[in-house]
Amino acid sequence: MEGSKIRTALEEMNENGDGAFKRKESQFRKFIEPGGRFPPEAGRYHLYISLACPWANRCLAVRNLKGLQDIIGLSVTHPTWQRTRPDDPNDEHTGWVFASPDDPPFTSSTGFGSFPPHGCIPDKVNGAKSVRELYEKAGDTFGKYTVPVLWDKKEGTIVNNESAEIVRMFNSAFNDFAKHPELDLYPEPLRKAIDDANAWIYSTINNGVYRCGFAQKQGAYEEAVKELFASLDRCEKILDSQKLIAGDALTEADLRLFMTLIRFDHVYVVYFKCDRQFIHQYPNLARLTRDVYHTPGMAEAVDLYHIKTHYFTSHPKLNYYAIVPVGPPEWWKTPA
Ligand SMILES: N[C@@H](CCC(=O)N[C@@H](CS)C(=O)NCC(=O)O)C(=O)O
Repeated sequence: MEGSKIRTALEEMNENGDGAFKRKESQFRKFIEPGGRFPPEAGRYHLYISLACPWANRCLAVRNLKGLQDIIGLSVTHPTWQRTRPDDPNDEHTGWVFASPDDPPFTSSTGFGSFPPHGCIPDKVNGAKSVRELYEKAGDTFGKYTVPVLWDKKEGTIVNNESAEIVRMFNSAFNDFAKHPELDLYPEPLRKAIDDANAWIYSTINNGVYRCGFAQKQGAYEEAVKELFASLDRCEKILDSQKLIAGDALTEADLRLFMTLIRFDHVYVVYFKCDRQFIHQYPNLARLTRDVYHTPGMAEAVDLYHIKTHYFTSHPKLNYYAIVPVGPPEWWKTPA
């Protein structure tokens, strides 16, 4: 039965029953490269994102920082997950759907709240109503409908749905078209340092907050939270002697860390129970957050309405009434 494989990240648990969240690998992994099946071209590729999703958000950030807005199209989902097959009572999947900014507000999938589609950009390429439709169009057999999606308009398929790889492509494959080809977020001499930092920052911080929030047993949660704060302390220490994670120049390692830090005090502290300490209480991490936020092109990629609305309104199991907390001030808007 097709329906049996359909799932969201919330259901991806370790098979040994320890209650730990275990994220599955992305499945579309082709590259945009000169001379390949998907060569770099202006106007050929389209990026589907949610502004809430930290993985999709890093792709948008690199698109902005490199000045690729006129080269790679963009659609932005509504932040609140909806039933993706509302007409089929047997299909209860909820996920990302598209909306126009002039559509009426959505409620949560359980019927609570009122969440306007501010900042949404509908899908004019495929006319899809949901991200699920895009995957089905691309012949997906995996059953998990995640953003980001990098779409090829020419072949009518998904090129790649792994943000780490999309970030690399945006950084280097479109330099003939980019307004800022000189910006290199993955420079040759720093690659090893960046890869090393990405590895522990991904597992304990970027994905670490999800391991805290999606854990289904106390032990799994406590292990994730311990690793998370050990790594935040480690970052704080690194930043005692340098401005950014791989030195003094901005790299993808900073962008990847930033996407978690900017969500932390507003969402992860309360929603994912990462409540030992706020980011604004770490002087160096707070400075990094402010510095990256004030990099030209970045502020336009950050949307706290989408971020908060998504998390607090999309998982009825975690927040049934879809109440969005007021949260602390947006301290990172003040430059360091
Ligand atoms: N490995 C993927 C992960 C993407 C991902 O998990 N995205 C989440 C949003 S933050 C999603 O779309 N989830 C949909 C679902 O779980 O059904 C990447 O980094 O691109």
